[in-house]
Amino acid sequence: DYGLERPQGYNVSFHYNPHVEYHHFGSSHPMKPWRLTLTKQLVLSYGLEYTMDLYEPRPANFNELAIFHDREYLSYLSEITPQNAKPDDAQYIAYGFGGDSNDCPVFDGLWNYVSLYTGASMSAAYNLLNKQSDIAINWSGGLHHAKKNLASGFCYVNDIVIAIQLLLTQHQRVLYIDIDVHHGDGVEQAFESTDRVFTLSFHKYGIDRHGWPFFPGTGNIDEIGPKDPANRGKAHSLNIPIDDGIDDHQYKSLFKTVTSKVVEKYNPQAIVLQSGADSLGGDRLGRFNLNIKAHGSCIETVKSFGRPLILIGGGGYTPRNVARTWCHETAVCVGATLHDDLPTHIPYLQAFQGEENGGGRLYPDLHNTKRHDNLNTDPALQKLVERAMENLRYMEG
Ligand code: ZL4
Ligand code: CA
Ligand code: ZN
Repeated sequence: DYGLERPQGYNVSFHYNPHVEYHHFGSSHPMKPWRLTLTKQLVLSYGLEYTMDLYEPRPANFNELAIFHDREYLSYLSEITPQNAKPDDAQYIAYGFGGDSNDCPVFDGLWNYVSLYTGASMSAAYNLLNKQSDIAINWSGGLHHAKKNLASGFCYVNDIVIAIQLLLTQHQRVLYIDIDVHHGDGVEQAFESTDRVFTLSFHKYGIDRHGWPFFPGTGNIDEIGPKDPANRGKAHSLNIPIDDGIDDHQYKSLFKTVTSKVVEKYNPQAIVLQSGADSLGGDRLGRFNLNIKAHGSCIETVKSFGRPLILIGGGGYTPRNVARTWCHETAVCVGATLHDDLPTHIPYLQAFQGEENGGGRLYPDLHNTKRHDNLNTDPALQKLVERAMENLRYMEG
């Protein structure tokens, strides 16, 4: 008995193939698939596996990845290895592996890695389509920057686009929501010419003091999709650009106000939520100042809309806090309340111990790791909400 209380009766499924953990982008690369090991260990230590259906999905195959990606790109991706890679090769550069960017390295097992996380997102989508679950979770997915023939920002295959494509076989309108600190540009671009998918991303937007834009440099408030009125995708994207250091109260209110309005106006038949954990305070790449429960409140808000939901991972570069957040959000989905004291019988407990690592607690105060002053004033956020509401008026029906 773990003392889990579950007042709400949602059917939740958890889609995870453990082989994904064993891939390495390179020793100092910020993307660390072993954060998924930590996440799974926390989920198990709280006994959450007894509250959900667990699936170990097969990897996606070439034809499934070709639902979105170009076959030539996929052939290249399936064949490239650290041994045969030629960094001067025109294709290598054209497909996003080259330049001075080490964002998308070629590592051992790359094809296996992309097939595993995409297989899990597909499995989640099929579970919603079969009505096996109300909420389907894949923490290994959420690679929102990948384009149909381009690797970008740690993302090689866009599992989100493929999962949404599957949902579109049965659902007329799918809403995509993205709370990763980066703009969900790949998903937005993939569906820019259709009104059957509405994309909504909250992200850091702006130029730093050296003149560099925060990656990927897109997603300002005026970017609402194609300008051509004949294009069905017109006004079916909404971007919420945010400055450094936004706090819990501001983010929760911004998220709830904007998202509720989008759901009311668009009335989606299914929702896909990318829950990148790099929007937390103290993230290695992020700039926001959110605590775990504030991040999780976004999942609660979306759950309350009562639509079939896929919940996927994404960024998150301080692994112990990624694991805490996604464990908490798994609990939110099943309707469980977790103790702040971490169970003592867990592997890797030391990753969470010591005052600088969160003191053995599930909900340490991440404001203590504050590195970014809050540059968001309440009046500026109020203005942003007004602009967002204005953008929504351009959407028909
Ligand atoms: C690293 O230390 O802003 C990659 C990337 C590799 C190892 C050693 C190589 C050192 C930070 C980032 C050179 C690294 C040069 N290593 C990286 C414009 C950039 C060109 C590449 O959460 N350099 C590019 C991508 C972003 C840029 C963010 C977020 C994904 C997601 C969904 C993707 N790219 C500048 C950076 C390091 C590295 C250290 C890095 N890359 C930080 N931000 C970026 O939205 C999963
Ligand atoms: Ca985002
Ligand atoms: Zn990110």
